[in-house]
This record gives sequence, C-alpha cells and structure tokens, in this order.
Amino acid sequence: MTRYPALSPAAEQDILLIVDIQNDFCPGGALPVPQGDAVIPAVNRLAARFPHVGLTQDWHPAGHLSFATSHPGKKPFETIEVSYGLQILWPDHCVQGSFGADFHQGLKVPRAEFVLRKGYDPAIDSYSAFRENDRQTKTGLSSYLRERGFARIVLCGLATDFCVLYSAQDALAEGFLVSVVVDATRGLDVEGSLEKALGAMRESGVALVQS
Ligand code: VGL
Ligand code: ZN
Repeated sequence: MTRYPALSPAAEQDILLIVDIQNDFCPGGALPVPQGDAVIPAVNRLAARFPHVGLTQDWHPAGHLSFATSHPGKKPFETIEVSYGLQILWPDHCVQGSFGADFHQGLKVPRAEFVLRKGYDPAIDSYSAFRENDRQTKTGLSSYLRERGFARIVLCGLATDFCVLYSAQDALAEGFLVSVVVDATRGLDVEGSLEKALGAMRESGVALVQS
C-alpha cells in the first residue's frame, strides 16, 4: 500500500469531518463500498483525537433521481444525462429513515457536534457536503464552518472517489486547508475512479495523509 505522510497533530482550528459511514455503504448494504466497514476503528480513533468532529449522512427521499429504479429500463452504475449534466445511477440507498441510512453501529463518535444531511432534494444528487451535484446549490456547511472559525478540514469515511473527493475539492474552493486521511477511507472504484480521485485530490492541493 502507498505510504502517506502522517497526519499532523490536531489543532484547535481543525475539524474532523466523517463522511457517510452508513449501513448501506458497508458490506451487506445496498451500495457497499468494498471493505467500507474496515475504516471504522481508524475513524473512531481519529474522532477521539480531534477537538471538533462533524458527521455527514447521505439522506435521500424514496424515488430519488440518483436511483436507477427511478428511470425505467436503466440499471445501477449506468450514466444518464439530467438537467445538471451526467449522473451515475445507483441502487436505492440511504433512504431517509431506513436502516441503510443509519450510521454503522460500530461508529463511536459521542462528541460529534453536528450531522450534515445531504441528497434530500428529490431532483439533485449531492456527493459533496458543501455543494449539490448541480454545482450551484449550497448546503450551508462552508458558512457554518467559517463562522465557527475553522481553518482546516480533515476528511475520512466513504466513499473516497465520490463523497470524500467532492467534499475535499469543494472545501478547498471555499478556502479551507484540506487533508484526507487515506487509510480511513475506502472507494467504490467505478471504472478506475479510485486512482483518478487520489490523483485529482493530490493535484488540486489536498494533503493526502495517514492516521
Ligand atoms: C455516495 C454514491 C451515491 C458516497 C453517496 O457517499 O460516496 N456515493 N451516494
Ligand atoms: Zn447517495
């Protein structure tokens, strides 16, 4: 496995953002990330080290536009054209209030200060915790984090090549320093998307580190 520099000690202006560690993204779930649950021990240890921690939760209404079942004749992992461009279609996942949308029971983050839910607009997907897939609609998270005075966002969780990638790039665009703890992430790897994501993050100025 590739080695990355060690994560620097957590400072008061750092926040750990734990992305989408939900049952549907873990083995046995509707959209399992291979070894998705393997990140949980590392994420729990990270959460204990940080003064401030937040969680994100993928949170779709039934019949969401990103679900293949919402498009007769289409299958999961096919791409379609929607109003805001290309959209990969997924199996139904993280439906609001379902077991699949719950955080994995192994996740132990008692000090989490907020849960940012995303993907609730029936007609817009949202990989990023900051901006929906139309690339226009803001979730409000950057204003919130800025108002609280954070300078660096440290990301971990699922999936490296979708929600972690989009969140990292948007956090940079919003002017935050961004680190991704690679050993505390796993990817879906749809047609080589994992390596591409790591390369894109490195190039855009995300610090890839290990816990
Ligand atoms: C995600 C695909 C669809 C993720 C969420 O959390 O990376 N990926 N919805
Ligand atoms: Zn989703």
